[in-house]
Amino acid sequence: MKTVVLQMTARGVGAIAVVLVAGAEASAVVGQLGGTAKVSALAVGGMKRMMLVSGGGGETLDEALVLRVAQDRFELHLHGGLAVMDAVLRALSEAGAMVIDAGRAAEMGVLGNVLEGEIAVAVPSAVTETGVRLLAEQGETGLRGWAREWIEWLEGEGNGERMWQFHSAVQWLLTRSAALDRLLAPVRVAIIGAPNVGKSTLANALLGRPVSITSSIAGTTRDWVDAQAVFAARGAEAVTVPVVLVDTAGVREAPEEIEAESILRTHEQARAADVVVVLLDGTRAPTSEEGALLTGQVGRPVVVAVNKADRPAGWDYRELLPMGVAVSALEHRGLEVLMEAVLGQLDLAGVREGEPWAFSARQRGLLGQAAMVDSPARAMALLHSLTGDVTAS
Ligand SMILES: Nc1nc2c(ncn2[C@@H]2O[C@H](COP(=O)(O)OP(=O)(O)OP(=O)(O)O)[C@@H](O)[C@H]2O)c(=O)[nH]1
Ligand SMILES: [Mg+2]
Repeated sequence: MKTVVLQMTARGVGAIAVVLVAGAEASAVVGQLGGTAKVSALAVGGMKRMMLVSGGGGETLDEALVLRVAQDRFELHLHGGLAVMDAVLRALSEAGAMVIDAGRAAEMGVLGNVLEGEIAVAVPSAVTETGVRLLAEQGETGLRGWAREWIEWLEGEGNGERMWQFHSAVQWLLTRSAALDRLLAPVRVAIIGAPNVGKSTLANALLGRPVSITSSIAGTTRDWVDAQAVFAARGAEAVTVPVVLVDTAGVREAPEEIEAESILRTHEQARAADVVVVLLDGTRAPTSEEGALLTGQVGRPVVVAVNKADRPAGWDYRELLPMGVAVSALEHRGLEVLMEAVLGQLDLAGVREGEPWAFSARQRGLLGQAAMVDSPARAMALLHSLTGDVTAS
């Protein structure tokens, strides 16, 4: 295999940027930048600070940490500037290596075993700690552990007669994986409710920064606004999930023309959301339009929150709406419980350590097949392919 170069960190400015150089000639290629003698003397697992210079011109590129991950694999930890990265990639390519992208690298098995490769490719798109941690676990426990256990089970005598057990475990894994995918791509959460209930105040409180204008005048928000947030649940293990939070215009009946347009757009946002927070005002009883929002009109998973809990209650919501979450957007009360309720709707209130997650299309394709095969031998072959430990025949 030709020696390849892969940029491991996202393109952009940062404290460091990491480049992987892998292939039979990796040592020679890196040697052209860092000095042949120094690089070849580096033991596996060893790391050394080196001044990298371009092979041809002897132009100084960067002072970098060079880590020998394996006999034929090096990581260059560079200063994270765009110009530095470009210059180093150019020098490596002049030294005879081929620059490839992450998808190609996983396919070529450059990142090690195919599963490890997929983990390396997926990790940069995980926006929160929970996503990163769980992905990292897939190569040991997680998906690999799950596959190992089922391979053992499939080898067991008589289990060919009980393949339904295996099939339902696969189905469960596929369903759970779809929920866990939310750790990678942000979830859309829309806050809807009548004018003046405190939607914008709540959005700002959840974001931890003002994004929407709030006022005591009903109809302040005329169009939806969205912003990135992180929702956290503090179960046995803290879960953090990336969220796009959408603040919307208040919904009421018989509005004037402009408002009617705003309300239409609010309903569009509600339909596009993964979870809708229906916000009520605890200081006054819900109107019939608000009642409609509570009774399934939204058509999306709903969490009901009752705001202004810092004020005397104007109706008996704790009794009438036992599933409602009491919050005070103004005083930042009840926000954790609300976030947990939202994550609960997404099946993400808790994430077990090392739980299996099929996070790539390839993995899910193999599991889809495994869910239908009747032969234990065939099922085992698919599981071996899944982990990349042995390829399916
Ligand atoms: N006491 C109290 N007042 C609140 C709370 N949350 C919001 N308010 C007040 O309620 C009023 C309306 O708040 P907004 O956040 O603008 O309400 P909204 O739902 O976005 O309103 P529209 O955009 O007009 O639909 C403001 O005067 C807020 O200060 C709360 O938790 N407690
Ligand atoms: Mg508003």
